[in-house]
Amino acid sequence: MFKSVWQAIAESKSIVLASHVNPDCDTLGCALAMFDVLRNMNKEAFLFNATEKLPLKLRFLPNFEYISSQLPNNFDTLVVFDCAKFERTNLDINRLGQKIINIDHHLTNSNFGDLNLVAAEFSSACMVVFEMLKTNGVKISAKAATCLYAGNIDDTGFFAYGNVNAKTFINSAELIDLGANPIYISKQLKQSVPLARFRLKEHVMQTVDLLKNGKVGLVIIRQDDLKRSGARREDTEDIINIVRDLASVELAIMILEEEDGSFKISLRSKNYLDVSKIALKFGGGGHFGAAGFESKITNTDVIVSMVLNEFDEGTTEYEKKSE
Ligand SMILES: [Mn+2]
Repeated sequence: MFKSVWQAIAESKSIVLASHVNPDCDTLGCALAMFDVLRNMNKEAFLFNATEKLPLKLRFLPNFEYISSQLPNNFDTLVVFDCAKFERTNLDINRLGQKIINIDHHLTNSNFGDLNLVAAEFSSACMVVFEMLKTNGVKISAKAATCLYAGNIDDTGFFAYGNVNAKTFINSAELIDLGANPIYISKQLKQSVPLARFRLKEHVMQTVDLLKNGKVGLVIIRQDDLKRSGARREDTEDIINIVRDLASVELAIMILEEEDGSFKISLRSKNYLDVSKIALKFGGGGHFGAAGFESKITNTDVIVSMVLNEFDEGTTEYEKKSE
């Protein structure tokens, strides 16, 4: 698959590189690295992301300024990165006649592409892209290496979770050799917190609810909370991790009210609970330890009890197995 997907991309004349809405460093890292690679091959490449306000924190990624919320009129191939479902691009698959290539590392990926390179054993989509480029002997510039290193280190929580293994470190070392600067990248990602995000953290720390004997941590962030702290939506990214960090917590739940009044539910687990299963059940997706779904149900009590039921089931199943 690493060969045939690359071949399909290399045979294309004009390629759109699409990342998911409310992008993280992994999805943009893939698209930006590929943009650099394809431009260096004198190919026509475009960067598409449907999000109006892109995360300021990621502006340091090379070629960030070329990301557009409009599709070009003519292109023959659409490559989608880090999306478990096609809908994550905010594009309508039925209105596209182009070839779709799906490159991802989500366990729950629906294989929506004409070609699917889905490898859940990789710690990030950026590592899947890196593997593909290496397998095919493609030249990787310092700019592309920066994007791939950044996406991977961010998706693994700085080598703390996901599918981190020896290969993750070996690949990261190779990217440093290719020109990625780990200190610079870490500073951009870690030491760039706006005050508003601090204020939002304060809200989360003060309002966190512990349920099920402390095994479940719950936070609800409403539009009012964002306004009061001055935080942007991107500031909610990863904030759930401080809830999972609590010693007793196995499952952290964050319910975020979106601008349109719908809800985004993020789930994080620590040891045994497969939250991708829960997210999948409610129409979302993700990884074993990190997943999410969207809900039109606006009663947060109902949402919480739905998730808690799944938590109970997963816990019982786990306890049975370990007896
Ligand atoms: Mn990812």
